[in-house]
Amino acid sequence: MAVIIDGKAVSAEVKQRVANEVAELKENGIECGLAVILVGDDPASQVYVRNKKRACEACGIYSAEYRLPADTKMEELIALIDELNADEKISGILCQLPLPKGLDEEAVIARIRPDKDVDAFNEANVGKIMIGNYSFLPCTPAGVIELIKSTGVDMTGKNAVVIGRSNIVGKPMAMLLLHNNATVTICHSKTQNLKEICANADILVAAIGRPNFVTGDMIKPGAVVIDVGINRMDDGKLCGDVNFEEAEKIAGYITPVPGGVGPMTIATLMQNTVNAAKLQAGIK
Ligand code: L34
Repeated sequence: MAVIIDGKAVSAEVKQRVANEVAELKENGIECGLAVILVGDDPASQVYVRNKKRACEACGIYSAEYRLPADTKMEELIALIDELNADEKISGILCQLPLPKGLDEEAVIARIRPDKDVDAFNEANVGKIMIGNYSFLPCTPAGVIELIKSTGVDMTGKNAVVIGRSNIVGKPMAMLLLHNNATVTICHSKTQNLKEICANADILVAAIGRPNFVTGDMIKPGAVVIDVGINRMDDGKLCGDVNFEEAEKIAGYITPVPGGVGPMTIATLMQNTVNAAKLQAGIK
């Protein structure tokens, strides 16, 4: 049976480190602040935004929440971002995705000042990640790396397979695994021989968005299996992209859903907010 990777415990450690750093900065007159914008009333987004606010409170980071109606106009959203870009109390700005139909996500992301872009979604920050010299880690992929490190399994030279090629998870995930010396394969909906490729992975990261997509026969015995998926089922329960019951019999390590990657996304966001405050204060 696989060892279950405790995302809550690892995220608590990260948040404790962040809280210490926040306190230290405060002594030097530097305050950290995060602005979170939520447009519309997507129930999942509401949960995630609430968890982000709680994490800010736990870390001593000032948090400002902006809830806008689903019919918000692009100009209004841009005006709010411009205001936050100029606000000295705000170190980091995050606009929760997905946005309601009719709003241009790319334009919104591009409008956030790069040194306040704590998601690391805008072009300048994506480019820096590619090069390997960055101020902000992409939140979910960086959280996954921390979880892999927590197992003690060395990534160097290992076969790492990422399923999914989104700009938010799959692509930056592959890049961070590469920075950690893994041999990386990115799979997606057009991939041939997906099962065989996955079954050869020492490290398997599932970010597809389909419940129970990864079955037991796709897992190499002893592999590290990281489940990024959070699918809401009709009964209200959360379900990952990995069939947990099958996978835990074969994998060496596995993350649960919930309590795996989700809390780590938030912990990295806290770290990025501190990094942003330092960047703006000219410390780093
Ligand atoms: N701009 N949009 C922006 N930045 C992000 O980093 C995100 N993401 C993803 C969705 N949209 C975003 C998040 O915040 C996913 N995500 C996220 C954040 C927190 C959690 C899950 C996803 C989380 O707290 N998960 C809990 C369970 C929460 C529940 O009960 O639904 C967990 O234990 O996995």
